[in-house]
Amino acid sequence: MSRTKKFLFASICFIAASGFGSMTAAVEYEIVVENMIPGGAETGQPMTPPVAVVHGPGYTLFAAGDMATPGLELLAEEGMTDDLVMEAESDPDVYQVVVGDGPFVDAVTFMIEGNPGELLSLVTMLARSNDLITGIHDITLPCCGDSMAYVDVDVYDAGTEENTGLVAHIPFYGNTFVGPDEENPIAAITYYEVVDDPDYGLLEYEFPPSARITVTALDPSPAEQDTWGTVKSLFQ
Ligand SMILES: [Ca+2]
Ligand SMILES: [Ca+2]
Repeated sequence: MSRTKKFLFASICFIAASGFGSMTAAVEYEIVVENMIPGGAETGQPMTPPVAVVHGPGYTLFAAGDMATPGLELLAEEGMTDDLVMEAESDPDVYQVVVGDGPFVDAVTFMIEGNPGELLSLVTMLARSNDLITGIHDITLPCCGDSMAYVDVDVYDAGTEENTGLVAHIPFYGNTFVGPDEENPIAAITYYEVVDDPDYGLLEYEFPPSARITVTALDPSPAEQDTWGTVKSLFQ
């Protein structure tokens, strides 16, 4: 077989695999995470780089009532993503993990790939806190062209560090890997306070507002539509 023919053969196999394999991605999704907590960088809650996971029903990123995994604990207390990403990537029911930019006080946009019907979970830390997170979990990816917005998503206490509200325990102020542990299940929270901000003293937060997360399935590119038109015509 000549070199050219081998390459052509490989290309055809790849198209077939990406079209019909259940684990391969067919649709691009735009994810927008908007930080709706007032105050900006001055008195608000910067959000750390969000971790987005495309998965099946056997995987859970977080859920109220569960204990946080070690990877989620590190994200919730320090905003660090590496361990959570490794945990997710080692799970057989996880198809893709993407980390967005951050920290941000306005909004961040990034792309993921998945298939309609697969599940999406996303988590980010509120950086001016002991162990607060926000995000969505186990939402079903929409079909091509559809968009879904999740408004005022819940804020959760990850249950791994006591809510002292002390600057000395909060990574936003440069104080990492400090703060008394707690061992509680993840629970929705509606109020948090920083008690000794050097400029403002007491900073109070009521949730909502929290974050708005929009998931949009992009239409396939014209090239992909052509491919599908060709494939469909084979079966007519
Ligand atoms: Ca806590
Ligand atoms: Ca801490």
